[in-house]
Amino acid sequence: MKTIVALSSAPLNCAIHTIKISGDECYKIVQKVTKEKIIKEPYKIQHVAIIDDKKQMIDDVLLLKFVAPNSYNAEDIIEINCHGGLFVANKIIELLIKNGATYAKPGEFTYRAVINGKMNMLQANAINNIVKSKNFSSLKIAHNGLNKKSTTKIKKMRDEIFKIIGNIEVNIDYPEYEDYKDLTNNILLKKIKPIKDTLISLIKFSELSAKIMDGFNIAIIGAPNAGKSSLLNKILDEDKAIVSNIPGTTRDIVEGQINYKNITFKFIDTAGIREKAKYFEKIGINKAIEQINKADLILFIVDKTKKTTKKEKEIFEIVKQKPHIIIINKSDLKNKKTSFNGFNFSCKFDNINLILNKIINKIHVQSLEKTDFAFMQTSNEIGILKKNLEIINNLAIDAKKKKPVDLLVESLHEIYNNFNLLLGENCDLDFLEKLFANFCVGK
Ligand SMILES: Nc1nc2c(ncn2[C@@H]2O[C@H](COP(=O)(O)OP(=O)(O)OP(=O)(O)O)[C@@H](O)[C@H]2O)c(=O)[nH]1
Ligand SMILES: [Mg+2]
Repeated sequence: MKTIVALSSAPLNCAIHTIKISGDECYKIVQKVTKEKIIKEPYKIQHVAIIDDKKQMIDDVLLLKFVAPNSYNAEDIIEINCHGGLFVANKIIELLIKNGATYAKPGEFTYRAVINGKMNMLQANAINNIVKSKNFSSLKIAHNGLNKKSTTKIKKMRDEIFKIIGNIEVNIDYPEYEDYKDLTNNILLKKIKPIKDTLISLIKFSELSAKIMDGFNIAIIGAPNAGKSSLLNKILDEDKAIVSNIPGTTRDIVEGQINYKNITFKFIDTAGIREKAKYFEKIGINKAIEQINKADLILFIVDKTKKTTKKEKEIFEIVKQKPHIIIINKSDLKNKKTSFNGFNFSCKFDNINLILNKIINKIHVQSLEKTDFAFMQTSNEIGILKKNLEIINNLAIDAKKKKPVDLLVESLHEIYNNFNLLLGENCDLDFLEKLFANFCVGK
């Protein structure tokens, strides 16, 4: 495999840059750009001068050395700490490439860690999420991914599927082999039930943790003049959206992000929804309805002093299909005319934390923060879990219909391969050989 190099720090002018070079030739290549003798020794720091082919001094640097297999990805690695000018860092990288290194693709150092068996895909994704963490909760979740809990859960399900396949294939190929009883539809159903349950809970917690990683989208929806923009401004603690007593002030989407109790929330203020709207306002209303579909949670804002309109009721029919909180705004005013009931609030006088805490309770994140659940961290992984749940559900339907189990093996293989995909393990090569070894049939 080629020796790769990349800038590991951000491409800016800063105090210090870190350049990473990894692969068999790494010590040889670094030797070519300095006069000092590069000693191959693990976890040691060496101070050298980087010099180009015209003997021009580029920079005075520190090398942090790792020796295979005791490094991040089991290859020889040198981290070069140079001065933080981007020009300097780029010059050193150019020089290393001239002397045999290749510029790394995104994630290539970690990719090598996976194929060299230093970590599996789940752990690699967790590392990626540590880098991308926006708040303490998402960092905690990402660290959780590094422990073996998720890996153990996936491996356990995969091995169970493996045993089921083995049993069925032995029944087909070696009917005389009595150690393996026929795996009937009923036994199959019993065996896949715990896998299905594990998948359901994994998907649930994975979706919640993915939200904590990415942030929750909260749409503020309601009739014109209800106080949506006032609420957004109060949440953000700035005058972001225009507030006025003229209905139809907000025409477009206004967004703002906050971190509250270590969770990232993106709030989206929208145009007030009403029947009689023209041109731009109409476009704004369509955008608001779009946001209802996209949001993780909806704050449905109602003006306490206004009679409920047909349109408000109509919109609430859509809103109520999603997680939502009804906020009866302007509760500082006396006359209640709205027919909605909900959380009484005044944008003018109440503390915004009342609303933020209500949101936190609604999304049940506390449970996830406190416990070290197993869960997947990326939408790709969650997609694979969902795919496996779908196949298992169909399998259960077929088994109940008494479809012969040998016709169900293909679906079981698909589930098995998907679990391997999650772990980044290739299953095709020695699959059959492993299967027979496991069952000791050749004896
Ligand atoms: N008394 C009182 N007035 C409020 C409260 N919240 C908002 N208002 C007033 O209600 C009017 C409308 O507020 P906005 O925040 O612009 O309402 P909106 O829902 O964004 O309206 P559109 O953008 O037109 O859809 C403004 O005059 C606000 O000052 C409240 O809690 N109490
Ligand atoms: Mg507004």
